[in-house]
Amino acid sequence: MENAFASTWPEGFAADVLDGLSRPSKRLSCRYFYDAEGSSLFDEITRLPDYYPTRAETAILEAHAAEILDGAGEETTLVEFGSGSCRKTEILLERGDGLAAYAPIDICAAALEEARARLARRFPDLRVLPIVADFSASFALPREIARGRVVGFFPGSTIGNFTPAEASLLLAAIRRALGPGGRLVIGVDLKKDPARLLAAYNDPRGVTAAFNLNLLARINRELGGGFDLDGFGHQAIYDAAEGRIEMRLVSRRWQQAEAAGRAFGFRRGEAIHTENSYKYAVDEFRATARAAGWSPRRVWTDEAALFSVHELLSA
Ligand code: AVJ
Repeated sequence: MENAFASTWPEGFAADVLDGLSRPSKRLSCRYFYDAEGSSLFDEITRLPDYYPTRAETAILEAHAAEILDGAGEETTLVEFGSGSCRKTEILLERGDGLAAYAPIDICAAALEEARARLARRFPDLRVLPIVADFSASFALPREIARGRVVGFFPGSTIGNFTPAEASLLLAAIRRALGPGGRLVIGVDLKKDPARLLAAYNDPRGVTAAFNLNLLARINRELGGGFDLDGFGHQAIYDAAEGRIEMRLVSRRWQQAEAAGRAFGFRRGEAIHTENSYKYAVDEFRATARAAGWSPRRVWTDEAALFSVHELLSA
């Protein structure tokens, strides 16, 4: 299943590309990374030796699944925000016997259907209630789910794509959607040695570069774009003051390229900003969650303190 940002809204994509490339500081949204090609490149990233987040989070979930779900009984629905490949959810579902239902939220109906079919085979007793929605917009849970107990699951450090202010707004919206007594289990990448961070976003095999460049390839495929992919290079830097990895595509020379019916010029060395990936110390994330009205409870980390899984409660 694809990232929750996944979408193929053609009008939205074209409008966002035109807007982003018309700015003095050019930018493209990371939500457009995840078409079929981009999702498969991201899958490849999660298996790279230097890309630690997926392995670290999986290890945390495997070590603590029972604890993480304790108290989640037969009235509980597990609601997932942006379900990735669903592999992490399966770790929880394996230990979460007695859950009333699993409700994955995704913007892509086809991905949801695929997940539903796969989970139906693996967990025949589990009710799966897919919800087609953009959880970064406003949304409400179906009545029958909201009535019972709800545990939200938001893995993968997707929250890191939002600025802390946006993250706080999104966490508040999730809190309202889960309702009183709601609980959220959320995966957040930790601050660490910048060299380690940089290695995770600059792999020697160039998979991350291909993932980044796929944005331009996608514009070529879907919006009749004329980007020469060899004319742009992948860049990932760590901005310690902001606490974020920034990815960019940097023009190797002066060039012009067409996108969505308009021509854009690029100076040599000019960058298109494509992604922020914020990193949080445990206490920083707890403060962000508090600002959104949550009460932070337990936190789990892996042995090397690379990644964190937080439990948040809604009073
Ligand atoms: C899916 C947003 C968590 O920020 O690490 C991986 C995406 N970008 N390599 C991340 C990503 C470059 C990833 N998230």
